Amino acid sequence: MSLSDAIKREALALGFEAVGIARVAPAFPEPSDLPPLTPHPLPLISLLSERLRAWLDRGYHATMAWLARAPARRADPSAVLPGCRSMVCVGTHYYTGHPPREHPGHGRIARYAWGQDYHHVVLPRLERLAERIRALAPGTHTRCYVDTGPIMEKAWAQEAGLGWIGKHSNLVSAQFGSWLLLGEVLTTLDLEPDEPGQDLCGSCTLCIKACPTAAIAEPYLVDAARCISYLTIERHHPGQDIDPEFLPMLGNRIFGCDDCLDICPYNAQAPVTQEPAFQPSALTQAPHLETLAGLSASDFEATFRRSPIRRAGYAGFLRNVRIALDNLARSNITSSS
Ligand code: B12
Ligand code: SF4
Ligand code: SF4
Repeated sequence: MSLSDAIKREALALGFEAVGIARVAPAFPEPSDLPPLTPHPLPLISLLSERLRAWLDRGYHATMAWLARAPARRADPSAVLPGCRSMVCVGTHYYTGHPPREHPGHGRIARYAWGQDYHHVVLPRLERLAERIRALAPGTHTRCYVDTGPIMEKAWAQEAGLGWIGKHSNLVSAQFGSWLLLGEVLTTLDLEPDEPGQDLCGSCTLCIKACPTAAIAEPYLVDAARCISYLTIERHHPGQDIDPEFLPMLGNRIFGCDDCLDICPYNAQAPVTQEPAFQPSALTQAPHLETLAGLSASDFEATFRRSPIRRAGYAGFLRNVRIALDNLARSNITSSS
């Protein structure tokens, strides 16, 4: 068995549902290389660097200033792990099969936040994988990330063959739909790369049409400033109000948004995960708005201690709940008049 196959077997044995390997080639050929005679597709790192710069230039990162910090480093894994030659990309499936229970008076929380914080589930698993890689190939250097570092995870996952970047800009897997959380082990090993995933979106535009705020500015490009996920999760610092234009569009969404994912035909056959950490509680599957509006800061901390919802902060989350209650009141007035 090749080293690459042995590493993939370890990843599956650790509980990752999807695994593939991407080669991390330098953005520019070594100075000693002859320049190519004919135009050729840009190496992935250069492509990512250009797309990231264009995205930032348009201001699509909104107030997420950390995305604009050192963009060249974000596009180039060897700036993060010197000598990085390969990336072992993994996917963790989180679709539980439960429908959201949207009774009147209840809010909606994005599926990835129904259970425990996935960082706590995936990162220890990734660290075990890195240990096993180092045991299989002593002297190798590794570095692990799951949404925790300057890596453009979706593009590398596509490069490693886990799926393709859909028009909503998330990675879609023909097997698991959009419900894969991504992580990776960077390594100095030269591993056998997998074939990159092929784009299977075709002429479909369902996700673009489903977006309540027209945040998918063009296929494969999301303007975070308009995305409900950004508005309800990231925009929570003092003085960061939500523009009134968006308030009615938020509807009952109080943390994140799945509309562009839910509509994707590749999710119709998505298998169901049994991972206990991702199963919903009554509170996350059918969050009662009035109950949430009455939470004190310490109730919030205790309730969401191990949940991704903590990221919105008490003030941000309560603001979202109040917007949903206002939207509910407005819709009650409209339906009774
Ligand atoms: C910042 C961020 C956000 C921001 C911005 C979203 C965005 N689209 O960039 C906000 C807060 C809005 C957000 C929302 C969500 N996020 Co988020 N987010 C990230 C984060 C931290 C960085 C993404 C990034 O670099 N954006 C910058 C832009 C430039 O990059 P980009 O979207 O990747 O787009 C570029 C590529 O798609 C590329 N591209 C397009 N086509 C092609 C084709 C090829 C061949 C190549 C090479 C490149 C390429 O060009 C685009 C720019 O022009 C990643 C984790 C990570 N480190 O990667 C998680 C991550 C993308 N998020 C994730 C999730 C789950 C979500 C939500 C679904 C959560 C929710 N339910 O509310 C939503 C989905 C919204 C959406 N439609 O994108 C997952 C996605 C998993 C997956 N299967 O793809 C990630 C990977 C976290 C993780 N480790 O699992 N997120
Ligand atoms: S997460 Fe919601 S708001 Fe953001 S792009 Fe998708 S559908 Fe639009
Ligand atoms: S909804 Fe259609 S366009 Fe969007 S990601 Fe899925 S297949 Fe692609």
